Amino acid sequence: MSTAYEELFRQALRIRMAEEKIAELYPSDKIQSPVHLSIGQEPHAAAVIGQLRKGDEVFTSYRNHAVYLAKGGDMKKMFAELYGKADGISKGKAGSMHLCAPEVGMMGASAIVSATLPHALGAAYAFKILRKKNIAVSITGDGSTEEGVFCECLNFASLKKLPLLFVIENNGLAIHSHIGTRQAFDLRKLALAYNIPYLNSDEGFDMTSIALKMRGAAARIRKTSTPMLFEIRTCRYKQHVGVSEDFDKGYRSRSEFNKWYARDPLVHNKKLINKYRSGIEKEINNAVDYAEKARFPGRGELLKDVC
Ligand SMILES: Cc1ncc(C[n+]2csc(CCOP(=O)(O)OP(=O)(O)O)c2C)c(N)n1
Ligand SMILES: [Mg+2]
Repeated sequence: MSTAYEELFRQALRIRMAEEKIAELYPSDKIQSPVHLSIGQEPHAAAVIGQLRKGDEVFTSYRNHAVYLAKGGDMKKMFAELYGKADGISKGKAGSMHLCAPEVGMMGASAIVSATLPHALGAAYAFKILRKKNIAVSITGDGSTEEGVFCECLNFASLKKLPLLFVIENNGLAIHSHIGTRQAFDLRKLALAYNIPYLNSDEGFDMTSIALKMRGAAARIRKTSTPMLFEIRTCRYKQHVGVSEDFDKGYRSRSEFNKWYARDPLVHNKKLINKYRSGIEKEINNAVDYAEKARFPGRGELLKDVC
C-alpha cells in the first residue's frame, strides 16, 4: 500500500505502456480478442487499487487491464490470454474482457454491464459473515449506474452494512452516448438516498488526492463495515472498443480530450517517465515474448472448464 507519488506514477505508466503495446500489436491480428483500453484512466486505477491489501477483492468490467495489472495480476499471462494461448490466465478461452487473478484478489470481470456488482456484494457479505477484515471493491463505469441491479446492490449493501466500496469511473460515456443524454439522476443524491456515504474526485489524474481519499475510505469501511461510493471523473482516450481514436464519429469533442491530455502526467512528467520507462519496457517485452512462444490450446481443450 502506498500513497507515494512515484510508486503510483510507475504503476500507472506501466499500465499505459502495456496498453500502448496492445495497440501497437493489434493490427497484426495476433491478439485474438476485442480490447477495451483504459488509456487515460490508468492514474486513478493505480491510486485506488494501490490502497488495497492482498486479501481485499476487486471486481470490475470488460475495461479491466488496468485493474488486473494494478492488483498484481501476472503480465505474461495477460498477454498470453490476449493471444488466445494455452498459457494464458484462462487458457486463452476468456480473452481480454474476462481477466482474473484470484490469487491476488482480482476476482473477475464481465462483458455484461454491472454483472460483477452482485459478485462484489456477495464477497463483501462473505467477509462480514466470516468476520474477515477485508473489503470488496466494485469498479464499474458511469453506464453501470443505470442498471437496476446497481440500485439493488446499493440497497442490500447499506441494509446489511457490508464492507463494500463502489468505485464509479465516470468517463461521461457509455459507448457513443454522453451521460447527459442518459441520466436523469444525481449519483451523489442516489448514494445518499440509500444512506451510503459519497466521495468524489473531479480529476482522475490527481493520484495523490485520490490515493488519500481511497486510503481513508478503505480504513473506514474496514473499521465500520459500511459501504461507500467513490465517483471519479476521468477520460477515455480511445474508442469504446478497439485501439483507434474515433473523434470523427461526432459523439464527443477533441477539445474535451485536449484539456485532459494537456494535464496528463503520463505524457508530461518527463523526469519520471525517463526514470521508469526502460525497466517497464523490459517487463512488457518479456511478457509479449512469452505470449508469442506459448502454444495454442489443442482441440481437446475446447470443452474443458466451460461447463
Ligand atoms: C447489460 C448490458 N447492457 C448493454 C451492454 C452493451 N454495452 C457494452 S459496454 C456499454 C457501455 C457501458 O458504459 P460504462 O459502464 O460507462 O463503461 P465504459 O465503457 O465507459 O468504461 C454498453 C451499454 C452490455 N454489455 N451489457
Ligand atoms: Mg463510461
